[in-house]
Amino acid sequence: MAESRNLFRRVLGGNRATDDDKASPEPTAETSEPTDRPSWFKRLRSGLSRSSNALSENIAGIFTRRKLDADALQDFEDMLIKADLGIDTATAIAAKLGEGRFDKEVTDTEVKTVLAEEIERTLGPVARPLAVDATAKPHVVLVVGVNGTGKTTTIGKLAAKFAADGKVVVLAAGDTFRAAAIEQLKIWGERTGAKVVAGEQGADAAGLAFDALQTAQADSADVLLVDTAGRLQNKAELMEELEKIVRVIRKVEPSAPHSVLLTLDATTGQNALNQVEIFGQRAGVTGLVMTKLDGTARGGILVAIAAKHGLPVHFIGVGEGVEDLEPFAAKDFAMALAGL
Ligand SMILES: Nc1nc2c(ncn2[C@@H]2O[C@H](COP(=O)(O)OP(=O)(O)OP(=O)(O)O)[C@@H](O)[C@H]2O)c(=O)[nH]1
Ligand SMILES: [Mg+2]
Repeated sequence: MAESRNLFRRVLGGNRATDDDKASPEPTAETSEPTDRPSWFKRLRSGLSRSSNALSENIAGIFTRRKLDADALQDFEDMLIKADLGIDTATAIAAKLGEGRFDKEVTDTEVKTVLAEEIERTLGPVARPLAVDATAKPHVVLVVGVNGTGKTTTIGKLAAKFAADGKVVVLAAGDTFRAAAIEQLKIWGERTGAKVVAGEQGADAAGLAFDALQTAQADSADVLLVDTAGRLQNKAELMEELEKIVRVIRKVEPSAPHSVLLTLDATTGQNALNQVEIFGQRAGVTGLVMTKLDGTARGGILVAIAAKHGLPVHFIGVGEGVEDLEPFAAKDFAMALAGL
């Protein structure tokens, strides 16, 4: 337990694990990490390997033994669009690669370096940590998104991070739709020591959120994480229910919810753009969490979302484990995606 608490503390620092490794003090029983645990950057790179391998193969196919010309650049741009990076970004990256390199041979590493730099340039402004207002008591985080995108798991992972940071956390089982969802959150509560406010299956989700916020206030909790049922963004009545949850939370505390996180499943590709738009309009999304980057060759979608919407990306998930959620760092992501 001491080891895992220590890991979470490190993780909460928001730095890349490889940087931390360098700075870590003499290992002691308290601070030593299991040596077989891959650092976060290694996990990120292995998680993104399907995306980066696809890009690498294509880059090799386009540029090997060929001088850089308009056709090669067009192929490169088309390939980036297919990799979900978005048309504007793809055009900008191809233009950048072309600068000063016409009629010359380029190495794969050169192409990947330009790719990583341009991706980082796009992602830099959106890589912003989730700031918890310590005076809010509690800082209310509402987690919304399409079915199965990772809301409940993300709440569990976040609860673990906050608890490791010494924060008092309350979880609201606001997905009253499925009994299994309530159970799933209770398990995360047991794992992380967070109190879980849950009602009966079929109870009113907004009412549950109301009760949970009052409980969290009475407990002087630092953070309240509110789970919600999965919903498709094109189902009007379900989106209205989400608006009602927000309204009811505001009745208890006008400044809440302080954060509205939208979880996006990286494997869905382009539909994620529409999810950001609609959930943004209806639920006042303040930040994004992209999950399942480990299961897809479509990790480039995060670049398109950053370019189009500019919403903060707080965390990314590269696995189901509690340690597989990390603050989003633009440079690490860009390098891992470009395969550098
Ligand atoms: N590989 C991988 N799996 C993930 C990640 N995040 C979540 N999952 C898995 O995705 C599945 C769905 O996650 P949930 O957290 O239940 O998703 P949800 O949004 O709460 O789903 P609903 O409540 O049904 O809308 C679970 O099996 C999770 O373990 C991730 O980053 N990588
Ligand atoms: Mg859920």
